[in-house]
Amino acid sequence: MKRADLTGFALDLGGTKTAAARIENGTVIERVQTNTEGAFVVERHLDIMAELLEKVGHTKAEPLGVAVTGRVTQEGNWHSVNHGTLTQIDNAPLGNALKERFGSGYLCNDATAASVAEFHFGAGRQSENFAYITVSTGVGGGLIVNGRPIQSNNGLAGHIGFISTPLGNDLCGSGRNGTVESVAGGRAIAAAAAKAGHHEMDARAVFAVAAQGEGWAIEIIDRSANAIAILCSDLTAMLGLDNVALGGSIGLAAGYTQKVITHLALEPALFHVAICNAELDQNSPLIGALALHYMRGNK
Ligand code: ADP
Ligand code: BMX
Repeated sequence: MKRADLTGFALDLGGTKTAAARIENGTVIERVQTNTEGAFVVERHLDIMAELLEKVGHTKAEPLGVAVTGRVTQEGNWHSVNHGTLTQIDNAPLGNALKERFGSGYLCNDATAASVAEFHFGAGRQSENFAYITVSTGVGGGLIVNGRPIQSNNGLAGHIGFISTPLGNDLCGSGRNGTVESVAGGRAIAAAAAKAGHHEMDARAVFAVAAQGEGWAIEIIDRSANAIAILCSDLTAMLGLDNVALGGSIGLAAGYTQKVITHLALEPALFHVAICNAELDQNSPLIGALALHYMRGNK
């Protein structure tokens, strides 16, 4: 698949924001976004998707890739895994609804889509075994092994945010205790700030005060980066990774990747792996979803 062959539209519904893009020859030429409402039912999300697609000039049956937070089953049914992020999404028939409403639409997990884009056109280009990790509202992953994305019928494969971490103590919205996501993701960072007495701060605000030297905020971000470093070593032990790319607004925030690299250096050398930022920046899920639309024959 050549990047220059990608022309069409894409949606990226994350836990915090929903974006739509018009893509020409593999480049995002127009992009709009709005906040994601975590309590919306699937029909309301579809209305928002339709509004955004209209803004970027989509008309029915044009090529469309759709990346969403949550797991997508082989039948195209959508479920949240962290029920605190999307409270109403459980077995929602989004795959069929996309085809009815927009005339086409390949549906997949957001991090899976991003991993495909980075593997073919970005930070994973030179790799065989590659992981894309998004540190965003939650922590998501797309794993490529021997050049192929790992996917499963239940859509759970790659959900590395729900692996447990030695740094975790809190109950995660998935029902598991002490997950990576419950330590490192944006919702976890905001919850840790509230626990430290700093209410009503989102992760972006915690990063802003950390940059001004606030010790409590620096500590919370450091713990997040440490959990991601341990996760990278675990994944390297499991998959023999060539390299890892970090994405999401936290993964791409200034200084974050360097903190992960610093923590990783404390692991034994065998479990080290090269870590960098996603090269397609915030557009990896959009470009990857459209690429999958073409690669999987508009299923
Ligand atoms: P989504 O999860 O919808 O894909 P993002 O990748 O933007 O969206 O991740 C959202 C999380 O990133 C939120 O917790 C938000 O507070 C945090 N965030 C947004 N911008 C920044 C920033 N510049 N620095 C650090 N954190 C950020
Ligand atoms: C969560 C999970 C993943 C997703 C990841 C990143 C839900 C709703 N989402 O681990 O499916 O890939 O977050 O998503 O269970 P984001 O919303 O942080 O971009």
